[in-house]
Amino acid sequence: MKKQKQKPDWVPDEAGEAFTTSVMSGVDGGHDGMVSNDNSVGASNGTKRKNLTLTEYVQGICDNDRPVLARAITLIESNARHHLELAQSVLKEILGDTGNAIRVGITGVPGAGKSTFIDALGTRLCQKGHRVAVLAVDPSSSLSRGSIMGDKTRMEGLSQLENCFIRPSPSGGALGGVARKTRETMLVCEAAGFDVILVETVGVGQSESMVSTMVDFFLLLTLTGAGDELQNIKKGVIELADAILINKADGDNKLAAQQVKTEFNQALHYLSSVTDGWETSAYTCSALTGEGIDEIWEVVESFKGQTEASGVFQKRRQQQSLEWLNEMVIEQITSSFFEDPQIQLIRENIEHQVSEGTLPVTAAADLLLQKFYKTKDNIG
Ligand SMILES: Nc1nc2c(ncn2[C@@H]2O[C@H](COP(=O)(O)OP(=O)(O)OP(=O)(O)O)[C@@H](O)[C@H]2O)c(=O)[nH]1
Ligand SMILES: [Mg+2]
Repeated sequence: MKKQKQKPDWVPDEAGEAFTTSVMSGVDGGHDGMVSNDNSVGASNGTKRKNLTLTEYVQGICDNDRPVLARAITLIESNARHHLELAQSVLKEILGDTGNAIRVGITGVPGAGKSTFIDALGTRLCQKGHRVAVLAVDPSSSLSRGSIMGDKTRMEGLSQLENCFIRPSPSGGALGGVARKTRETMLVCEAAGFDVILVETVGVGQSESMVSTMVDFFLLLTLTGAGDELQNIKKGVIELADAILINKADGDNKLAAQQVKTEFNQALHYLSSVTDGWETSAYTCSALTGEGIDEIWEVVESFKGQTEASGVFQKRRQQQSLEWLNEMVIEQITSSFFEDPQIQLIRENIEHQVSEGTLPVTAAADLLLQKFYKTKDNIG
């Protein structure tokens, strides 16, 4: 779909109601969708909004109309079946306009300075004319909204800028659901013209490895002054990183940060890089003073240039799409299996036999699957 005349961000949507989140500040509150029974995704104040048609969604996204963009993301985040279908139609329409951003994942332990770093980096990029979308993946956010609120306040500079859009983590559901929602949100942001996507993820559970499968460049933020840094980093995360950035290299910490950088570079020497033809290295920066921020972006740009020239960049994206496809198929088969009424009828009994040790696990799985296929055959 061709982009048409740009509509200013402050123009309310066609229903005429005030947008429920701070459009001017560029921070999208997210989860503004009180999901109603019809096709509309409602406002948080309980008032019913005018439904948007497929064309209105697509046009609004391509115009970078922020209220429509926010509503499209809320639609994507909805678990209701009819929202899912409409969201998929929207995605199908905009697909030709996606893929043009550089997607960067940023991980690190709580307090490493991820949000402060994104604020500093994003602000610089916006000043250079980039359009920056910040997404968050935080598996803990469904339990407590604390970190989301924290992120908002810690990205105060960035959130004031017109070229930026900040969206908190989708709440609730399994990590697989969060992954789908984040990936699709990323596509919507790209179609809206954002050319840099920064995904912040707190190093909890499987969230880091999940984010690493949806970005072009994966950045690990770490700290100094906390004892043995190398030992403190969760096993396996270093192997996912395209760069390691030792943050808070300021004041009394500066020297220690340089030393940690040397240690990391020595250790990295013995590890194979996650990206073909690219050597993962360690760098220092201070998100507070801004020192080292431009340099790390130069690293990202040089990574992009190098991997695009070698074809590794495109190959990674293709692989990511195929892995995503497989994940989706597995997820849908799994849920259709466990939600099948026939399976639910016999499952408890079979589980009982397995736990009592009277039926071997493989035979039990076979019984369940045979029942499932038979049900599907009857439906088909
Ligand atoms: N001295 C110094 N402090 C920093 C720097 N970057 C962040 N901080 C401080 O470290 C604290 C945590 O920063 P955040 O940016 O919220 O860290 P985070 O990694 O996003 O934390 P979570 O979102 O909770 O996982 C804040 O008090 C920041 O002001 C830095 O470069 N230097
Ligand atoms: Mg944060």
